[in-house]
Amino acid sequence: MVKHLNPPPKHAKLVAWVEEWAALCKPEGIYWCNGTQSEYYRLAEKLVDSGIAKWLNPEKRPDCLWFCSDPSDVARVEARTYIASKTKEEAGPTNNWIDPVELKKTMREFYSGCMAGRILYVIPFSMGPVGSHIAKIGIEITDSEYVVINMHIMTRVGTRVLEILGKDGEFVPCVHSVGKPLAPGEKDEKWPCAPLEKKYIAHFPETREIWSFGSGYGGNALLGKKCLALRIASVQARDEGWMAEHMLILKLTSPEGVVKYIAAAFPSACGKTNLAMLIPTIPGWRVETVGDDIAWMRFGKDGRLYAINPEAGFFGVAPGTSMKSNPNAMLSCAKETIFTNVGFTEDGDIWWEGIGYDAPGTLTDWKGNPWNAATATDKAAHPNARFTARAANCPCIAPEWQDPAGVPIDAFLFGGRRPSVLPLVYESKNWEHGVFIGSTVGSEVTAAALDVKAGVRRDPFAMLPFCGYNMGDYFQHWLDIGAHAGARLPKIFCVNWFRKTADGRWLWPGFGDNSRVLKWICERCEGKGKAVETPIGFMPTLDAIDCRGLENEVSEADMKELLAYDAEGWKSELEMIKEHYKKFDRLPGKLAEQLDALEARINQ
Ligand code: OXD
Ligand code: MN
Repeated sequence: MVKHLNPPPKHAKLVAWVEEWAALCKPEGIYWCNGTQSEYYRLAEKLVDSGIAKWLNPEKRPDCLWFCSDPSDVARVEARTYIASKTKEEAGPTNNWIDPVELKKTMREFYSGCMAGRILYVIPFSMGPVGSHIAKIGIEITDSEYVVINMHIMTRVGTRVLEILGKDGEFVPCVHSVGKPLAPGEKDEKWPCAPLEKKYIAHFPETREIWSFGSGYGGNALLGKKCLALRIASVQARDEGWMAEHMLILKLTSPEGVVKYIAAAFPSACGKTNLAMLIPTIPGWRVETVGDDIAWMRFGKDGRLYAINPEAGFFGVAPGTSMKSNPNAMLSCAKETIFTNVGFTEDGDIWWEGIGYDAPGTLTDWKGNPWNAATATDKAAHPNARFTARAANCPCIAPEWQDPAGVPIDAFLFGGRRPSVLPLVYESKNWEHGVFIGSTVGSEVTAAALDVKAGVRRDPFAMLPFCGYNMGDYFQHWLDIGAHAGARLPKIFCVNWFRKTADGRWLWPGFGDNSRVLKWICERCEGKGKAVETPIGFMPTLDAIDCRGLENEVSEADMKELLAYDAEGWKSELEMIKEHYKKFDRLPGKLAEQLDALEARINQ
């Protein structure tokens, strides 16, 4: 039997489950994480001693660590991510599926002896404020110290969670291994992981289990995030009548002190973290952050949807983040941050492309090689390099971000990068129409990667890679939420910060100026805000968006273009939506009706 390195809790089922996995994975010992600072620093030191991590210069960035991953292990691997429900239909045509019995058999063979020479860490974590009725508890077992310290930042880890679990509380079991056993006397010389064909990120929705093997990076390994908080939680939410969404949550306060909470879904790489931490350019308005990636929402007694951010940190994309694009994110990672795959400067600081200043001389790039801006042919930071920063260190974190009751949501926003056709903003006619808008979310991609065709890539509700069941049923769940007895539903809007002129000039400055659009949204929620009804929904009148002070950047002609209903463009958009809808085998009739109604309005 594998020995416990510290006393296990009194939860017999949990201890038996851990011991069963230890018997299979054969680690040197089992360590129960307590979530303390001293645990964090002890594991950080272990990683530094082994040469996998470096402390940054404490005078520049106190308590910050720098990691380089293996070049093959740099992002989520969607092609190796599975929804192993009992039937393929349940997973739906947009998820990878393998029969759960077969997948467990394959993976068990990989797990056999996979932790040799390593410690099996047990991480008790809460997604959401500990004890909140909206929160859920997970237990991740992992053989990666990097995962433990990241989980310390991204979730609430430790003894408090075990106390809530008591002797028989429920938890989502999450199993993770980097898939690199060590031979006797062998030490990690670099980031451990398994080759691509051995990587599996598996979800078993009926039994609420997560099994991850072979990757140590981000969403593949920090199992509270995409795996639990979205893929498994989306199934729980469907079954229990709540919502688990890929949404930021922001608090908007007007000069008069009127507060609105907005949740917004955008496909990855559309600036969610920037919007969540925006600094308004209109005087007197304030944005504070509740969350930047995931929202869990339940109906309150008053019929409103109350949201919590299940996470406790930000796992943000570093390149492109600067004091100009997102000062609050930069300040969040001024201390106590883990940087992965960014450049490491000679004076012990970090650097990445788009950080807002030139690279200071020679540095070490994310592959661990010397790098000089003058001669480099490659980037210093990987485009998906990340910072793991504590939400508590964010200067604009909302005081209520840890409120166990959650915050009442006033508006949902959907959006993507759409250089043409979609206006700067419009409001849905009603809930069902809003669900239709969410189901058609798309973002422009360029043919930068060999396997990606240029054009609009549809990512309904920004949930395509993150929904743990059939997307058609997920759409139906949104419709059902709208039919909840006594519901006082948020209004639904579509936004597009990314409009360009035919010759490629940005029409809208974006960033802090997006507050001008938020102001209109806030006014609409108050029953004010000027709008005209068009075939696609309610659009602001030309003078409805507060553009004072923006005259030199956005001309009247630009504004006209941003707020125009493009009748011809919508005809081709409609055809693209029809094609998109063919992908789903369980499209709700109500959405087909919405499409027909839009077609009729457009062709009127
Ligand atoms: C993320 C993503 O990392 O959406 O948050 O890809
Ligand atoms: Mn995300």
